[in-house]
Amino acid sequence: MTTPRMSPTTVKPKTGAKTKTAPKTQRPPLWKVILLNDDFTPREFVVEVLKGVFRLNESQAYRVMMTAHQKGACVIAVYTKDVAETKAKQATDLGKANGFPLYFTTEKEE
Ligand code: TYC
Repeated sequence: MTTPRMSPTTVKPKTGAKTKTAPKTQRPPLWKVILLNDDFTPREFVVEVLKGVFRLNESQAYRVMMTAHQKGACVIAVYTKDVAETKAKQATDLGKANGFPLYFTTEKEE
């Protein structure tokens, strides 16, 4: 028996420092859903919509509602564009269906 031998190869030495390549994945941009104040929608109705559509608990919903009430607007949460637009429309439609001018809008997060 003879020992098998590798055929001779040329080994190329690596030159230069390793450079980091940019990651190939990018996070999707996020969109804010913003609650706007109005003078007509009852506070309790706003709280119920925030709990139902945005899954906020009672105290989170109350704080968001009061911030919009006192400052004019409040960011509720951030989502991908599609989810943000769908939730803003669902929530605005709930107000409309109950005769209230409750309004939710979206804005790209920079
Ligand atoms: N300002 C309303 C009122 O006094 C309550 C309210 C709060 C409405 C927040 C909308 O986004 C809102 N009844």
